[in-house]
Amino acid sequence: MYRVASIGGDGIGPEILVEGKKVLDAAGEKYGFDIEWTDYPIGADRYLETGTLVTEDELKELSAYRAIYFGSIGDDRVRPGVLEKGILLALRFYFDQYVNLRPIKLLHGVSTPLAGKGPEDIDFVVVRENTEDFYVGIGGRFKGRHHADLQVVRDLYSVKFGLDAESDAEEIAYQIGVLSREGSRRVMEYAFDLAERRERRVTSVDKANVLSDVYGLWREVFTGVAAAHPDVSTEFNFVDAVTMWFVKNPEWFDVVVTPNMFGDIITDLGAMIQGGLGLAPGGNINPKGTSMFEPIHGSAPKYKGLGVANPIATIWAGSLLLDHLGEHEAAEAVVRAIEGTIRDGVVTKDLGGTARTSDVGGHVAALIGF
Ligand code: NAD
Ligand code: IPM
Ligand code: K
Ligand code: MN
Repeated sequence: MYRVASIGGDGIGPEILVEGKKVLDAAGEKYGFDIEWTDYPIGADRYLETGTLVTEDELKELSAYRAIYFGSIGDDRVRPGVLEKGILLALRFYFDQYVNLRPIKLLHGVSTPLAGKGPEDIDFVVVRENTEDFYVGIGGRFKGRHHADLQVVRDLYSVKFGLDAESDAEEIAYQIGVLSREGSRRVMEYAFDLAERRERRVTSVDKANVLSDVYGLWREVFTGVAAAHPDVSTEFNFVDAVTMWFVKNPEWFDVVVTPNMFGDIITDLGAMIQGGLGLAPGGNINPKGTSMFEPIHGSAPKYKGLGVANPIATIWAGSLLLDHLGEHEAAEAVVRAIEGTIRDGVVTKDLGGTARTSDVGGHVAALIGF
């Protein structure tokens, strides 16, 4: 028996998570395990009612789980950033889920916008660092340069606009990206271990030509980790160029490892080449702690409650969850059942079909193990 925590969250989150749980329960029935779900009412509704994001008690309780199944967070009634930082990033950081695993794989039967490319061309994994970079939350907004709490920022701007530094008309903001040797090393080790079980190629994506302090450190660490894995071939790509290569030559990639913010951006592009955000799963992994599995898309508020959202990304994230728990056969069966469902044409509007969210979940569940 596995105990798994579930957090539906906002927008389409709860609807798609129901389908994911349906499929994982079906997989358990077929492959001989039970999942005991405990749902946590974390999200915009509770925040608007009570002002609570995540409590200390909840964090402690959630630490007892190896896996959390997560929908999505984000709501138009709340100022952008409050829920995203106060819930989603709070969980990723609290549990030190330093690996954000995002497979980019074109399933059979799905069409990609990339002309001439098929499932054999689009099959790689982005390993996104998940706890550092511009996500560390250090920054500030200041009216009147002299109020800025960082001397270098004051110096930089003291001549730039020739305004009175005390004037409230002068307003600046900054946000700091922080990388550490250990934070970079551990996620790269994960990427190389993964590559050793795949095609033994790792691409580092950064912007060391400009942001040479942070990403210079990143490159130096990468070179060291690469030297310890001589059986894996490596390459550096700049992030701007990699967006072109993802589109032009996706078959080049096997494992891509990248700092947090670039990882966020290039995985939405990755999602699109694998057929859309409705198909892209992710895992926030701490190999020794509490991990969390979710679709990489957000709460798509315009679809909330309409029963039209595609649950496949979430169901596939459930497959990553099963894999994480060691249920490899069941995990593979879930992906096969997703492919079967697509083959049967039981797909939502984003994939050109007319099926409803629950039809898709039900169909995948029924196909498990066949
Ligand atoms: P989004 O991913 O929610 O949606 C972008 C668009 O993609 C949607 O409008 C829709 O057309 C499509 N889409 C996404 N998921 C889909 C699905 N399952 N089925 C069909 N179509 C789907 O991104 P956004 O609109 O930029 O953000 C909405 C909210 O979600 C914001 O509050 C944002 O902060 C939040 N967000 C949360 C997460 C997360 O929980 N991990 C991720 C990204 C964005
Ligand atoms: C994602 C999202 C999040 C991120 C936001 C909502 C904090 O875009 O999961 O990709 O930037 O990581
Ligand atoms: K999500
Ligand atoms: Mn994102």
